[in-house]
Amino acid sequence: MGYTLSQKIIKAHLVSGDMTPGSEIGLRIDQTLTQDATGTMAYLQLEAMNIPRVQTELSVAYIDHNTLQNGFENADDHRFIQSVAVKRGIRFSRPGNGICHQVHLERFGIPGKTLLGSDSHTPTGGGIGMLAMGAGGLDVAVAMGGGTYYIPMPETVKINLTGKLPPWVAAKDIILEVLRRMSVKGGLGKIIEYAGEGIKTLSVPERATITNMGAELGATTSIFPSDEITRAFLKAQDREKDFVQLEADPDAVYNEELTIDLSALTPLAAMPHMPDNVKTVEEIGNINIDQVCIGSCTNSSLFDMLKVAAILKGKTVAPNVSLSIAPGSKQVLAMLAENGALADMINAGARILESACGPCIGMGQSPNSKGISLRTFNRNFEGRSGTADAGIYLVSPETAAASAISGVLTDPRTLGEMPEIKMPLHFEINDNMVEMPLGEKEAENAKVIYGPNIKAVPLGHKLEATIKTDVLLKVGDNITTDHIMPAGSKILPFRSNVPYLSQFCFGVCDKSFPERCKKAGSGIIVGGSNYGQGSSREHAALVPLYLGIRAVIAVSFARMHKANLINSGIIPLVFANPDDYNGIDEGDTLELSGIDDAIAGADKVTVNNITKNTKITLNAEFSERARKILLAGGLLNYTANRE
Ligand code: MIC
Ligand code: SF4
Repeated sequence: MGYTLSQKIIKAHLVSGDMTPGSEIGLRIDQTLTQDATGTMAYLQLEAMNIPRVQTELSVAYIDHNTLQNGFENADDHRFIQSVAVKRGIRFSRPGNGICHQVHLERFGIPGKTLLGSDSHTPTGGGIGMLAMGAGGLDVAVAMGGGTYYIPMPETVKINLTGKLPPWVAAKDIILEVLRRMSVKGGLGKIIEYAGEGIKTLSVPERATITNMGAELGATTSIFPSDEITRAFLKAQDREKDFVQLEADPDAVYNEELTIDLSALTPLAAMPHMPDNVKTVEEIGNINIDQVCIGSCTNSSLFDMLKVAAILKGKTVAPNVSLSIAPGSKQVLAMLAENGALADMINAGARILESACGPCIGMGQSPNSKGISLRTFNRNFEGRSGTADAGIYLVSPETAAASAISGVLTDPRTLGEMPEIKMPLHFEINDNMVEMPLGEKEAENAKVIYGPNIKAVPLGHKLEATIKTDVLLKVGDNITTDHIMPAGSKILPFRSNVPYLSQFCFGVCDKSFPERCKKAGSGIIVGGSNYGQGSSREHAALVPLYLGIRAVIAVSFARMHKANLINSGIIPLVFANPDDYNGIDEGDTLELSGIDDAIAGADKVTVNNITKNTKITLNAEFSERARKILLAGGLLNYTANRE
């Protein structure tokens, strides 16, 4: 029996475990990336673990999220990250150089390598055949130190693409169709592999749009084969030497298969407030809009930007619309400037933003009250834009640009003939905004610069025999990390200050939660299915830890968040019978007696609901390693105890 593409890369990087779906495997990590919003914590942890030099083939620290400098905090954090990077052997991508995933794809990604990034959209690298995964900052810090990265061995799903996209239908519409079919939890525990004749019609930036937004399926990662199209892209980036041809064996066996006929697709949109709430643009109709934002790691390539410029050329943005455009990298922005496309955008009335995440993470451009915003981004979770009652629709660059001109949601197929976009055979290469690390000798004397906003990383404690505490919050299905620990321009500057962040925890669901935690001193959260979906941010675990949360009991967990909970020492437990979710209410007192013994070796735990006088069985299925980490009160304690 042959191997799938991801299985081949896993096999080549396997440090421990066997490749049976669901069982824990340990992987060697070749490359890492961090961004600034998760990077401060990752580097604080790297420093706490006393790692003098990184051990990976390549590690890059990007600055792309916290780029509004409204006070000293973000600038201080950037200097902190820069000082750690140059000292510890990490390349530093300076602010202005672009969004981590876009730049990494252009300049650093290599087919067949493993990439671990402290950002959930790291799977963008799957567009050139990398096994690229998102993880919490601590896991990335461990990987930088040469440590193994552990995941449950995923199942493999093959998505067969047939046919060719019709004019005006884009790669974004393909991934929206996958989301429509599979849902935001459909990818849990799976790797999505794209195959079929249709992939030959998709360029690398289009493939990267699809693997990027595979994060919204909850998938471990997504991947395309590395073929002649990959070679041409790498060659145009002066990196043909990095090319290796990679594909699945012809007799590879997949756990699931799905076919999408590209020629049957039409422009799609994900409606508020979930990326899988997908309808055709035609079905939604010409609704009024207030804002259009083009960019983000999903749709900010040169290819996307040239399409947008061609649509805007000679037109004016509708008076009721504010259009912002953030090209994904310095390379993209410089090339747009040189070929005149940037002038077409500016003349049409676009507000050009720096090459960064920007509005995608609420760093500016929050819509008006009850505003309708069309965005080429990947997430439309409630409140993420910074305006609580705004409605965000996720669309392709074509749909976004067409709508910006008309002032209403517009099917781009109504624009007539599609302009032909010619991609350059050679990109403009200038890595002057990537600072190289210091040599080992010079690095010894280099100082790490800490700003006053940087506070200690909270630590868990050794697990006790009994946890008796109240349910301080009960939430429903598909709770995102944006619910647990919101982002946005007002909160993100405090990513290295957990005590300050804690006052915003679960602010979207229940503003009184942090106060209740403080009063109670400890507590438990009860959640529905897919708890913790979305971002890799470990703050969604560290902040609840700081607030005294000891365990989360849910119907199911998203992969990265579950790992972050374990790393921080919060116990993620699963209802053995999902209906028991209805048997616990907020305010109930729960007792987990003998929890230490159960975590040490049992697969089930019984919780006594003292308020209701009932008993409920919970699954405590963890790897041996995870059990030890939970007993020690988190990964940092576990690592320190082992030394
Ligand atoms: C996001 O898109 O939510 C982020 C901001 O990039 C996060 C990382 C973070 O919270 O800093 C992600 O996707 O992992
Ligand atoms: Fe940045 Fe948005 Fe991409 Fe997250 S999803 S990395 S915030 S552009």
